Amino acid sequence: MVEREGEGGPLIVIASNRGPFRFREKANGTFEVERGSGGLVTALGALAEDHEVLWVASAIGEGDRRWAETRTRQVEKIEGIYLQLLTPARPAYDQYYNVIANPLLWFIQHQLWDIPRAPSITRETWQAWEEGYVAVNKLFADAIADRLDKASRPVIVFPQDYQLYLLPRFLRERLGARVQIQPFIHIPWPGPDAWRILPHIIRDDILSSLLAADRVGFQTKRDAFNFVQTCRFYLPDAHSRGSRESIHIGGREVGARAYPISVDVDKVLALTEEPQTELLKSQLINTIGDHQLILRVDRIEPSKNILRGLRAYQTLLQDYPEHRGRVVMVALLVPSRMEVEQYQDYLREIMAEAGLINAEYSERFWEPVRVVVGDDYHRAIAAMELYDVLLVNPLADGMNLVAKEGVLVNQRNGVLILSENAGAFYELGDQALTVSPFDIHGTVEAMHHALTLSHDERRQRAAILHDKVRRAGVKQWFSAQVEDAIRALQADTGTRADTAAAGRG
Ligand code: ADQ
Repeated sequence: MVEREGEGGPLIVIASNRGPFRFREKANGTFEVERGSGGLVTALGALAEDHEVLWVASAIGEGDRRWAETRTRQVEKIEGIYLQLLTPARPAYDQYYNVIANPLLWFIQHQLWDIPRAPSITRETWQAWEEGYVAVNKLFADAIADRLDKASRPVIVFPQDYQLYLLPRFLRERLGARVQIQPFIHIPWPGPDAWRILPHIIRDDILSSLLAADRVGFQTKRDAFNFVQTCRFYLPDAHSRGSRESIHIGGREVGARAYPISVDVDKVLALTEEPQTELLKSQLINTIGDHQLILRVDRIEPSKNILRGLRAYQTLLQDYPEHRGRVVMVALLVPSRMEVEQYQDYLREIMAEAGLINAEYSERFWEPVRVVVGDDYHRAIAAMELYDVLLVNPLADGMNLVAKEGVLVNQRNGVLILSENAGAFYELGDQALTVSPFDIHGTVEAMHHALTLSHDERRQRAAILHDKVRRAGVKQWFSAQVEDAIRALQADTGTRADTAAAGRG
């Protein structure tokens, strides 16, 4: 890696809060390694096959911390990836993660506030900003810069997501212009108004740090454009000069590009063949019987809009009684951020809503809705193979990989109902039935339409969606970013060579 500098292409550094592996210490002091789940890890898992990668992440659980503490060298190669885990002090990590990143930034970017009540920026928030968010971002920057200080080969750093907004600035301060820095933001970037909630010092720190990067990656053009608008609006020195995808500041041009993320196509398809998936699939077939299946697969997360989805289903049963006894809704839900009170409340409300629907409409041999709580990716894929309707109705979502996984593996010409506020809308909206996530009536109509669509139309739509996702998987997503960074590196080297030649001449 850094030791083999000078060889091959550029060194690629990924920085993310959550790393690609989880560690569990066994009784004999060795470690069990488990490949993590979740959008980001799934998305980046494929990349080490083609590139030399150093991945710097936080140690999350106790096993991770023990693993990091017991390394004699800080970096170790696992499944082709050089991994370094950082161990921020627990209080700092807590402030960075549980006070600033989630909920504050997550809530602002998904616009989830109940404004008269929340958020309140208190002294504790400011303290969490300084001692948590700033400190942990600095820790990441120092760890990366220490490792790259002496590297002469080209380096591209890809900071991931809203936990690491300050990394570009700190890295630039330590490493100067010789590294390409290209953050990718997985969640929506709302327009200028949403950012009013942050005190200007915090907001300007975030924006100017991102503008220390060479280009910033977003899920959609809409997010990129919103970023350009936000920078222009709040930073007096930032100008777009009529462009929707770049900002000029301090004599530099910073790109704002859309790189829509996708799934690891081969891996997801291979998963459908695994015996475990086949077994779960046959169990699900028994449960569903000959009912039509409306499926949703989500983290238990207010932005996923699970409650309105249930209310729409209840209204469907009420307004279109012909579906009673003929349809079932299955909600596969993974617990997420359960230490946060609002998330616990959200789960309670979901269970209560589902209970009410079953209480009102159940018949002797028919239960209208089943909520299955737990993290089982094989089961999620098995269920996606079987849906007649996949409901993806988030209030806001960077992309939503479930929509892509669903249309890739489904075997029943299922119909996708898709929120116009999911990033996936821009790629899949044409062949989906699209809804406003707030519009329960519209969602009911979309469900009824999906359940009654002709076989031919279902087949046509499903085939086009399947092909779209099949052709643009996660490898393309990542290589597009790497190619842009390499092109910029080459242009830089060219400029430096020209300048040197001009100097000699
Ligand atoms: P998430 O908000 O986690 O990701 P999503 O893109 O849908 O949302 O990815 C979730 C992943 O977890 C999918 O692979 C899905 O199959 C899996 N999953 C969800 N529920 C599950 C269940 N009940 N059981 C098993 N597996 C389940 C964030 C952003 C998204 C963005 C991704 C990637 O919020 O907008 O698409 O990162 O950038």
